[in-house]
Amino acid sequence: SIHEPHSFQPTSLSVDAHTLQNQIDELSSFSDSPAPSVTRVLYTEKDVLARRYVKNLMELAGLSVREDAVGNIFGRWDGLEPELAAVATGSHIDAIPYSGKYDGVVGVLGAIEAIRVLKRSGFKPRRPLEVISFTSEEPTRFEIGCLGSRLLSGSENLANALKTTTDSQNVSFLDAARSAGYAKNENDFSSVFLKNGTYSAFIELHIEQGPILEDEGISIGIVTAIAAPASLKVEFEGNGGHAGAVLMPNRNDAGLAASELALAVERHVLESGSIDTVGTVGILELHPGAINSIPSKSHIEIDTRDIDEARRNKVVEKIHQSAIQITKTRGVKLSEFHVINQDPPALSDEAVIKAVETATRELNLSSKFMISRAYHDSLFMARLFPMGMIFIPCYKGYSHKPEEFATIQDMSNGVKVLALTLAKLSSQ
Ligand code: HGY
Ligand code: MN
Ligand code: MN
Ligand code: MN
Repeated sequence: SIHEPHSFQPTSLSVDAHTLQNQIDELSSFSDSPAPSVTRVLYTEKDVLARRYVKNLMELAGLSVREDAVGNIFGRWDGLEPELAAVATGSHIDAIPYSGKYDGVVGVLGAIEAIRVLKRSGFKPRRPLEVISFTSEEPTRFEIGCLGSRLLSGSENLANALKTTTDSQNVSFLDAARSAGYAKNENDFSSVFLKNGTYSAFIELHIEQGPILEDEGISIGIVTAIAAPASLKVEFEGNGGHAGAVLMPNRNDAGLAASELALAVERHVLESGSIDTVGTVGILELHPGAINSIPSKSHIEIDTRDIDEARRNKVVEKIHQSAIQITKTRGVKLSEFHVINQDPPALSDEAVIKAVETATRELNLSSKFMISRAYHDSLFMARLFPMGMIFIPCYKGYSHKPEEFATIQDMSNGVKVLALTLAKLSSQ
């Protein structure tokens, strides 16, 4: 039975949305790129300032704060029965280069506000509630997405890889983590793994990063599944040489090999037969990068996703075949074909979906079931715990760019649905 105190009227929940907006604006000032863009990369000085800001807000909300070896930040509100498994919520505060100020942030600052909403309403949770700010959801610095949540979900090979991995400036993960005050006496990251049953449910509030809710005038998205992401790193090598002196028949241009592979990615995705298959070449670097020098090396990174894992894996396989084919037709060397990650999709938990749906109804908010084409920390939390996600509309679906925007009203709706869902899940 849900023994919420009698005074608990869903429609009485009041969100301090202006304070939330101010916090979002303040947090966005910790950035390595000029406003309105945000760039906040793992363990940089701006990331450390943002972490300090979030920890302070957690403490001001009466949460007890702790961090693990890689800097996942946990803010805990002990319930009436503190030994019970907590209900957790959270998202990320890192931001890819030149992106916006809402991706991830709404699910961290909004979650802290949801706790304050519940406290202001006099609600007392039976189960503890925890707000999590996950370390490095974005793949920016160490090339792997969801580093913090992937580790929390028990990824052995990530725990091992982190001992030796370095970033593009050859700074090791260990040194970077230590410069930010983490991984002190660690280099065994299995200490980060969460035990089964740590949480009774995990729920994430996030902007949709797509146009559907805004187009259809719907207030809340109830996520039923998260698409399966895969990322690849490919390098070609050729002889390079003088752009004027080497005649075309004598060339094995690594840059053209990469360009041909990029177009092959698009072709293999489009021939998958489904609109749900996507592929992107977001990084394409040529060496030496001089106008009059034939590229002797090319480095390309590929992101391909689908809600159907087998269909997505077929695209990865075809990309590999094309890379090999290109070495034959262009006489270049395939010096690297590395699958960085090839993750399965995640399904939301029925009971959590139900709790969100009931909350939207009690708050008289329109809602729609939908899949998430972007990945989130929820993709990994779903490996251990019943998961759910709450989407709010964002301007034209824009994300990963400075024009990213969510209205105060939509954020307030999202925080209310989160607060009510947390109340329900923590009373069960
Ligand atoms: O790429 C993604 O889906 C996420 O926003 N990092
Ligand atoms: Mn993102
Ligand atoms: Mn995000
Ligand atoms: Mn994401």
